[in-house]
Amino acid sequence: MSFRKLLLAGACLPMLVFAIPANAAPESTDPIKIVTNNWTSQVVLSNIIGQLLQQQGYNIEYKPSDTQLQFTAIANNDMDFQIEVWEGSMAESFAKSLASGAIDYGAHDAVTREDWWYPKYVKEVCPGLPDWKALDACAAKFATAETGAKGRFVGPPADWGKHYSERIQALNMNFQEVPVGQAATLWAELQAAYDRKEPVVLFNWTPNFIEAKFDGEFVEFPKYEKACLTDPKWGSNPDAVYDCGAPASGYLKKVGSKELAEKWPKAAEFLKKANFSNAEIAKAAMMVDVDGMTPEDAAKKWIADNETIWKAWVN
Ligand code: TMO
Repeated sequence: MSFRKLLLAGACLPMLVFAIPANAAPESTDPIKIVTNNWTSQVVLSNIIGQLLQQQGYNIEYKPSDTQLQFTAIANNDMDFQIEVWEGSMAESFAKSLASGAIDYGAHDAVTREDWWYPKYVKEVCPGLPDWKALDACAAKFATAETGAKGRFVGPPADWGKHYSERIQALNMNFQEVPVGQAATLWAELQAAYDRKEPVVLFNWTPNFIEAKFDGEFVEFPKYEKACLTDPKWGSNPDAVYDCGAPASGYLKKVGSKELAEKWPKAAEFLKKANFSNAEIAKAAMMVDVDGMTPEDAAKKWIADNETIWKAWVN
């Protein structure tokens, strides 16, 4: 072997040592418990990360959990991570969990918003939208048998932690929240109103599949500041918190247990790097809610289509 070749071989040696095959033995064969929640993109992303971890040799389990209670479970090391922590609905529970042992595994590129939303044609019946005062002036148009003289706001399932009844009270609005039990009911209410061009205002968020299917926009409430959630004196109502909208450019983060980092450090590094954009999250929801795929198959398809993205997360 020439000296030059020897040098080359020597230079390549570190790469050989550090190139870990995809099916290398995991640090621990105990299952990593991935928390699943009750909206579509979260379930698809959980499956993407779960399948990618399996490819790396890890055992995984999916654990459905309440959106607020999951934070206690993760802080207690009973569950290992949740892939979509939305600022608008989870900031308070997330902050509490970090204070009691959970770990912030970093933010996605995605910028999020969760708030009251209406299809565009509603603007014709309520001039002045998207301002919330214009919506409130128009409340009678949203009245139903259930809400009497008040307008109906089709609200999210209780565990999404939105405090909308409190907001309605704090802003002294002529609305009543009627919460749904599950996301599918939100879309059914929207579709039913949309087909008849009837006024409807409901909870929605972005990124979501809805924006690709329906033209609409968010109601603009008093601009969010942290103090709105904690300081009654903040905002138009001096005696109440929640007299503001949700963040219009919220974060999307990942939360995990301390045990994840201790027991499966390479998986923890992988989770820190995992990162989805608005377009990818909307697409994840669309594959299931529009195209009718299962979350498992949607995850498989995403992995097959986006090798360049996820390869960068795997070391
Ligand atoms: C937590 N969510 C995205 C359903 O608003």
